[in-house]
Amino acid sequence: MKFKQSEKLYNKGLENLVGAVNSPVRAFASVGGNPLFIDKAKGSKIKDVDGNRYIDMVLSYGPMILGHRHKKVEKAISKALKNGYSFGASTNAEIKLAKIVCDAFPGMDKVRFVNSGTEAVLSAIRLARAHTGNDKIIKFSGCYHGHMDAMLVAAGSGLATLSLPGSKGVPSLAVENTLIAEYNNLESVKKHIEENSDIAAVILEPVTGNMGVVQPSDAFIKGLRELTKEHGVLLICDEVMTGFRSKFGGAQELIGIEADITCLGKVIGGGFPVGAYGASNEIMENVAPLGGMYQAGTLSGNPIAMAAGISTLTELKRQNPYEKFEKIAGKIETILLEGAKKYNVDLTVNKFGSMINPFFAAEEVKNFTDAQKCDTDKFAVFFWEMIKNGVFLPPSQFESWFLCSALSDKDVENFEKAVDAAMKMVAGK
Ligand code: KE4
Repeated sequence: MKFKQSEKLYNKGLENLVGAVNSPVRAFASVGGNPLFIDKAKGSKIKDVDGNRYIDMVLSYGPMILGHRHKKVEKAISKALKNGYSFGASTNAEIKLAKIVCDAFPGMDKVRFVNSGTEAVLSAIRLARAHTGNDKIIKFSGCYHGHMDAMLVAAGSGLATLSLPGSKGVPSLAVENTLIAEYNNLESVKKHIEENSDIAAVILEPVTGNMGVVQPSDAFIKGLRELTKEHGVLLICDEVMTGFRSKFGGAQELIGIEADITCLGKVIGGGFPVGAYGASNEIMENVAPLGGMYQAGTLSGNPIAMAAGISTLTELKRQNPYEKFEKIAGKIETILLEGAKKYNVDLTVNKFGSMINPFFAAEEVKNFTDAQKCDTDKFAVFFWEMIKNGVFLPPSQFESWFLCSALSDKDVENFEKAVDAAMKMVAGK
């Protein structure tokens, strides 16, 4: 495989783009080497600027759940384009997507569309503070909720990969109301609630994707919901990544809880910039223009993005691919574990719906401390060998892989061959 054109664009990109990327994880910092530049994609495949073709398990970090350029999404976008791109006024498309989203989440009466997951989270946190009159927020180490100041205290995902605890430029005042607890450790939450009377909310990824995939234990998640209810603390489920990935709706339903506020993104925009936050009427009526909590956006509810979201979710509901996702994730888990065993590589695999990833560690990964014990050097060797064998993975041990409904049996066969070559390389054979 040659990467000459990617290298050329990388060096050209360094001139006017920071690190030649518009999001840090794309810089391949934790796997070494230069980032790939992508030319085009279709279905389950993606092609880089050197013409190398890959099975895509990044899928834009989640949005492309139907695979790339689904014909029904493409038709809907083309139709919307003929009516205009953006009006700064309401359209019927926003009402349509709002209904699809609210109908998929019990307890969600109203939703507000924004332009990214970060914007959804920052708005949800402001909303929780407005509704409760309290300021403190509890988050979990290893969970990533976008790059708002108050959430960059011990984030997973990019920051974990770059091993930057918090971030430069975030003033200490901005994080003084953020408390950190440990995922799957209810006591760590109880402690904060006992010591602080002014907590507005707890925010979590109901199943994490940003320290890799980690599921909550039943005792933890049910206990968390009871504890927060008991103390009048709102529960914010950040489903930006998990939304519509394991069922047509939220992971919260599958793990048996109902959030007070839900954040969404990624899949609901079908590849276009859409985020959202939603809750009951009682909570959402705090939001301007009905209430005193201000939040706004020039391109919120953009008609092209709404068309992409409506057609993506409509097709997703028609396909109902969740059983297929479970089967493929099961096959991928077996392929990874058998490949690791064959070459005597320490590996554990976590999966949930259409989210899955291996950890180069011998022990189970149940929280961020466990995840940090992974051998990221081995991951880097694995990553590049998978690239050379035609599989495009997120360039970080701390990222979930994603499945799309366009994945074929042939793709899974080719994935298996790639894993054998990659595990052999990791084992230094
Ligand atoms: P965006 O602002 O990137 O749309 O969403 C932020 C966000 C919020 N909440 C969760 C649970 C998320 O996973 C994300 C963003 N996810 C990362 C992947 N780990 C996006 C990829 C990137 O940062 O380039």
